[in-house]
Amino acid sequence: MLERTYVMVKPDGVQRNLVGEIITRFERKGYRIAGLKMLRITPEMAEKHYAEHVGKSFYPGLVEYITSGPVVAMVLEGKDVVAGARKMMGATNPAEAGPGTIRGDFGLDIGRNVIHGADSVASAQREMAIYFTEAELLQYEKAVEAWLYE
Ligand code: DAT
Ligand code: MG
Repeated sequence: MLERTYVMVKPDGVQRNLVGEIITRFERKGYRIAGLKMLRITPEMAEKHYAEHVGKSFYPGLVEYITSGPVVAMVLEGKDVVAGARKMMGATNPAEAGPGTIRGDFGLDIGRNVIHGADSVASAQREMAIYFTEAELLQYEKAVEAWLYE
């Protein structure tokens, strides 16, 4: 099914010069970038984004980390992109993420796991609304799509 998902290179990914590498992986897979921006997450945005984790032991460290520097936020589109992008990211803990995945290839610590990706269509919609207005999400087609989709 054609879906949209929310993906974000976290502050460690930006600091470690992984932005291009990560975007390239999604582009080469065949996903279309519908929206893209760099921003610094405020504590208020972090609380919205990670509402499900408020009160957990790792929550204060998570907010400190995610607000510690710029992130690169994007909306990707494509067939089954929500699950597909999560697969490309790998397990939450880089120590358990397989080789070939973004977290498996570039991370060591669960608290520095390089990338975020929405875990469901509903989460994707909720998260996209935190970071993008509808006008910032572009609708267009690429000629290569005839070679990506049967
Ligand atoms: P994911 O980012 O794979 O969706 P999540 O939603 O369970 O994982 O958690 C959000 C982030 O919080 C995760 O990317 C890293 C951090 N985190 C999760 N569980 C943690 C833990 N047990 N210890 C430290 N950080 C944790
Ligand atoms: Mg999550």
